[in-house]
Amino acid sequence: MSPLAVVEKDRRGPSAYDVEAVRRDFPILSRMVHGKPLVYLDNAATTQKPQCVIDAVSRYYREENSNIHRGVHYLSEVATEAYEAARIKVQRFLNAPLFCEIIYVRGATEAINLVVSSYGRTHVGAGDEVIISAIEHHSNIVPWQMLCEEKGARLRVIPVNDRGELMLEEYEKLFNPRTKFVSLVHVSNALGTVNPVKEMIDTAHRHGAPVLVDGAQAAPHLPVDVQELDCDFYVFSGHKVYGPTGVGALYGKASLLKDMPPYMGGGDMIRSVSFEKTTYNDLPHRFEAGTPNIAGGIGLGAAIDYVTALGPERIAAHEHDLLVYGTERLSEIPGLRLIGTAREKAGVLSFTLEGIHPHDIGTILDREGIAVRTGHHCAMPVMERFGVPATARASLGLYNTRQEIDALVAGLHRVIRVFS
Ligand code: C6P
Repeated sequence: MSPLAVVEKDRRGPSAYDVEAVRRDFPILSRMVHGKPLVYLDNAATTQKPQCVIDAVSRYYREENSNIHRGVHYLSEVATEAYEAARIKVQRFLNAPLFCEIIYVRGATEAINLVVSSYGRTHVGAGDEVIISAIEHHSNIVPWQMLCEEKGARLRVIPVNDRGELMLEEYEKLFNPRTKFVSLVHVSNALGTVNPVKEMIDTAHRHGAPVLVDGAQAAPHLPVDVQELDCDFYVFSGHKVYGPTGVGALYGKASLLKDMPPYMGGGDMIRSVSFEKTTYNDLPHRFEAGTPNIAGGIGLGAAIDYVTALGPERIAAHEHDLLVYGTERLSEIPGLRLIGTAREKAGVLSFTLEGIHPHDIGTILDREGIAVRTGHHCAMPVMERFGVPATARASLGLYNTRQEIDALVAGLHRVIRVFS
């Protein structure tokens, strides 16, 4: 299952990043859209899948399909083994100490809702406070807001400066004895800002507050080490790390998870059930009610193998080079305003063009075969902070090239011509 890119890497030496070989691992990248070669720059929404992931999912359905944790028959054992092996891959990917600290979920959204519903409901009460930041995705705002409404608690928000960096001196001031939890995005999907989460976690811990890190946009682009961060919870989505949709992971410290009540009730999460009393299963199964996305978990394992073989550091270096190049090239375009100019940034180029609605930018680029996202990116408070209703967003992945940035720039010149 060695990806072509890794074979190329071995031939060319450990430091070479052969993006053309990487691209050959992704069948969709060779297709045409509206008669033009696809230029896929919507990786923050979801990433494309390498052949090894497609093969892993299809092999499961072709050769191993069975329910897990239930059967004594051969297929059930094979499927259980593959699914649990993928959990260990997630554990290593995040450098989590224990496999039972990895809970399979549908994605980052479900992981955050699990923590809010289970940990939040039992630890946040009337008059307590939860800290989030001004640059969160809606999935790290709304669940906390719902909890605060239910409990009569208060949501505090770390402000952001004009570059899109969180104001750390203001963050420190938000803590008080009522602070019960901090929930922070690692990398902003709308701005690309990489938050100094390690430092921010240390601050929260000094004040006795546990921290959840939303790694939906970090796990695909940066090496993540939950032990080094010392975060209490870390969440990400499989479909943004080149894996299938409908699967993701929650990491939680066992010391916290073991005392948290179940999130959902049903099969697999119990030890015994009677009408008088139910006792619950051990971690991680206690949080995994019902038949899970088995093919998704196995596919996620294959995606992690792929990303690990390429090397998260090398992926980050490649994407950083593209980000620097893209920032320079976009800055040359008249009337273009980059939204999000943090000093620490991942591969997100969010922008507006003077006098042209972002939706029109996206529609014209699409006719050129270029896929970008336009809108509020599920981060409406970010749009409000920067005084725009929406942006166009080109977001980078491990297979993008400088030529694709050039295609984007040419496409934007075309957009300007159409509107001039
Ligand atoms: N952002 C984007 O286009 P789900 O939908 O559960 O896989 O991920 C939610 C999520 C949580 N946090 C961050 C920082 C995110 O960026 C996302 C998803 C996509 O930006 C879809 S809205």
